[in-house]
Amino acid sequence: MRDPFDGSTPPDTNGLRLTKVKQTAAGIPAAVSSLNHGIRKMGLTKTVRNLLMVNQKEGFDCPGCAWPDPEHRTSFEFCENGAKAVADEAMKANVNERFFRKHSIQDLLNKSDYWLNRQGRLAHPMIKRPQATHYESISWEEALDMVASSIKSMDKPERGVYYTSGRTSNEAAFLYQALVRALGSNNLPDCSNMCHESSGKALSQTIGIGKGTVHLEDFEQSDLILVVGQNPGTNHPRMLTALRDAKKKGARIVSINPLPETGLQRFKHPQDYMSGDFQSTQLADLHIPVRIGGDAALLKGVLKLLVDQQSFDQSFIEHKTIHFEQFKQSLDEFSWNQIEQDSGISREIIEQLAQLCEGSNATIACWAMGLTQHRNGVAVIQEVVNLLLLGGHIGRPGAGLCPVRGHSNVQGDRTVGIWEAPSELFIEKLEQGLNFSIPRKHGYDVVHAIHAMERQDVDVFISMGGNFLSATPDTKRTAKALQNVGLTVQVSTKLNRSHLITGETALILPVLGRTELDQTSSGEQFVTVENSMGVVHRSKGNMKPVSSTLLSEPSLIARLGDKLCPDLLDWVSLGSDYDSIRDLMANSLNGFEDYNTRVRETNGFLLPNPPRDNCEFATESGKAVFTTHPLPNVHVDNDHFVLMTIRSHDQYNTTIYGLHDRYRGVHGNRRIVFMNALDMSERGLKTRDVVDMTSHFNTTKRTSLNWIVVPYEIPRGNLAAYFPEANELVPLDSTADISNTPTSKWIEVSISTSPLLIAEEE
Ligand SMILES: Nc1nc2c(c(=O)[nH]1)N[C@H]1C(S)=C(S)[C@@H](COP(=O)(O)OP(=O)(O)OC[C@H]3O[C@@H](n4cnc5c(=O)[nH]c(N)nc54)[C@H](O)[C@@H]3O)O[C@H]1N2
Ligand SMILES: Nc1nc2c(c(=O)[nH]1)N[C@H]1C(S)=C(S)[C@@H](COP(=O)(O)OP(=O)(O)OC[C@H]3O[C@@H](n4cnc5c(=O)[nH]c(N)nc54)[C@H](O)[C@@H]3O)O[C@H]1N2
Ligand SMILES: [Mo]
Repeated sequence: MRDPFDGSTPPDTNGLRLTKVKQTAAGIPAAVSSLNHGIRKMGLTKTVRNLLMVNQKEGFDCPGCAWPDPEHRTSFEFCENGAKAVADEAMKANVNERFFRKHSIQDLLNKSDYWLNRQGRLAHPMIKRPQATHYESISWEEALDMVASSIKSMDKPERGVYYTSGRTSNEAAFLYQALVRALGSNNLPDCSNMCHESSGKALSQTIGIGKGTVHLEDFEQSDLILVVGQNPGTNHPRMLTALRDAKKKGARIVSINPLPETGLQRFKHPQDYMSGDFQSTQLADLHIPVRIGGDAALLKGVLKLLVDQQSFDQSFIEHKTIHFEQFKQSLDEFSWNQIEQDSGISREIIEQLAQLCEGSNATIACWAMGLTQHRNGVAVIQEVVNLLLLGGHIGRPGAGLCPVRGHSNVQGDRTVGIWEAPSELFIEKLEQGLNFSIPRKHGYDVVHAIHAMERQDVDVFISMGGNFLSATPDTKRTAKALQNVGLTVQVSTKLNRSHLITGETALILPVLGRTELDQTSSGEQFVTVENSMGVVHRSKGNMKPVSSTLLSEPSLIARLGDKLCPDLLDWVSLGSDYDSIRDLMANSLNGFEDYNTRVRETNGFLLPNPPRDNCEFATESGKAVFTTHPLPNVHVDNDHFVLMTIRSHDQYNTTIYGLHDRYRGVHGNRRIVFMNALDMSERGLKTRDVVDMTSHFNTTKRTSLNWIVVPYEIPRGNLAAYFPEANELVPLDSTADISNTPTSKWIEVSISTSPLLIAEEE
């Protein structure tokens, strides 16, 4: 029997419907799907009004993803999943006092994530007192007093942990990190730790900045675009428009992915129908179905070929890079046998890829979680860097590195200080602006925060957005850890499992979302965000807040600051007039001079990016660095599989919008595991058989029950299942070297036929 307090999603194997895998992304079905989501969740008028405001210059930044907006947009750039994110936020505030009286916590734990999200927006601050079975309502004043007094009574500042998810605006994030640092710690774990941390680390070490080096405009000037370990059709739909336009201008596109993701095959822009254009565009010229974790081997193969053929930019290498000779020599260590075996890709195909690279004067490499969430996440991204350095593809129009960020402001949050390991340079500037001293000792990242909770070293945990329990690995272990905390505080918009598995006392503090009007005593406020390509711009909600009780994130933090350290900053002004937060940011952050003026420019402004702007590298040597890495060990026990955890088309991280993974043809159930048909027949498994999965890490095992097998075009020996349901299989200590990111795309598992099924058959 499942213990609901273990945090896992209740397994349910009903309702699965399978349809054909889609060959074309977007098109009319995408338009219909988003209108359906919109109208069902917010009604027709609100749908039209809201969708017209997404990513407009005077509107709000789409809460969907961090892909930038084109400068010359039509009425609105249509995005199915952006529309879903907006509709989801615009739901009625039905999760109110009455809702919590009706539903005990135990009752809610037995519901699915889909059900929890469908109940609507959070309406009122709520408290779960020690041993209580239900949440009850509490006033803002009392709730914030409770948070302040719990923080004040901690023995040491390290006993407080302050998480951030990536929707938080620059203003809220800046104020939040200032408060946490004023309290004396750098305990600022964030969703980045589980996301692009590997990219940040890999890029800082090699090109001197932890960000990408391309503009949106570069896509149209590119000869070759590599899309590695990323599913843009679902997760960055607006990127498909950029790919289509690049394609029309002659770019070649290569997709490197264990799955033939629909968006990378054919794309039909829904807006084109309006102009009578019914043709879809084939995007990828070459799809390389690499085995999970096989990218490093594949890239070594390409690098070897390019170096052997002397196909590199000698002048760039000489003037702009170091360590080329070591790098070149190291390539001899890798045999073609190993490269082909580990990548699962034949030499012929690798040669095709090398040829495309050779023929390109401007190459862009895009990647996302398929590279970052691996043990060798940092190293494999550095192989991508090697590839671009070899051809001199940095600081040149149409070329560059493009880690495609996830959450809409995750990059901005890091820029303004949400970081457990700030650099000395950053701290010095921050001290100048804030005028108080900042602790130097690095704080906890996500995994270390869970360890600290396990050791009972955490008294207060605050979560600025997000769903810590479900987003982090090892759900059962994390659930236990969270239950060791004295007070857990969730600053949220929607109900999720982190409201149900909590510390001894728990608070839910409901806030305004991106789409809503933020009116303070100083008038209507706007906030700012930074997209995936370093453009900082305004975002202003226009919808009436769904409940009059909600606070904005900046004003909530300011009220807390005023209770905790009233003398350090003028919290009252900061909380009501965001221009004063931006003035403080201008004095405290490099590159933010004149912030209030510059963000008021129509398209915002670009943060400095030395590699892109001037081909300059702020590394120790002042040059970009070639790196050499061994290949990762990709062997697993004979009867074991490698499992990756991925997103469906109808979810936003842990928020489940619906039960359709339309492109992959899976409907009505999320508890499925994709498997190669040959692997299935070898094990005597049929479509819809139910299996249990056990993950193996060092000497530990974790089992997750009742997964429905679905045959799919996936390399042999590989499996895929949806996150967050599969998180209970991800071992907490299985993390990437250097970045400490959980290896959510590399989980060694065995499968066994579910006892349930056997019982049914008997
Ligand atoms: N609609 C929607 N949009 C989102 C999100 C969402 O949940 N829903 N989440 C947002 C966030 S926070 C993020 S970080 C991004 C995530 O965006 P993605 O990184 O695209 O998301 P994942 O579903 O994790 O997909 C990873 C892709 O990597 C592939 N992959 C897995 N392992 C490997 C490997 O070893 N090698 C290679 N080459 N490929 C591999 C998978 O097949 C899959 O296509 O999307 C953002 N946008
Ligand atoms: N196994 C596995 N695990 C993963 C991943 C994976 O691919 N596989 N991906 C990882 C990645 S890339 C990421 S980024 C993390 C995501 O981790 P998180 O960012 O922690 O999770 P989300 O699901 O995005 O958070 C959703 C919650 O945020 C709240 N929310 C939404 N909008 C707002 C807002 O405007 N303000 C506030 N205060 N709250 C808001 C809502 O209450 C909602 O329930 O998960 C990681 N976990
Ligand atoms: Mo992410």
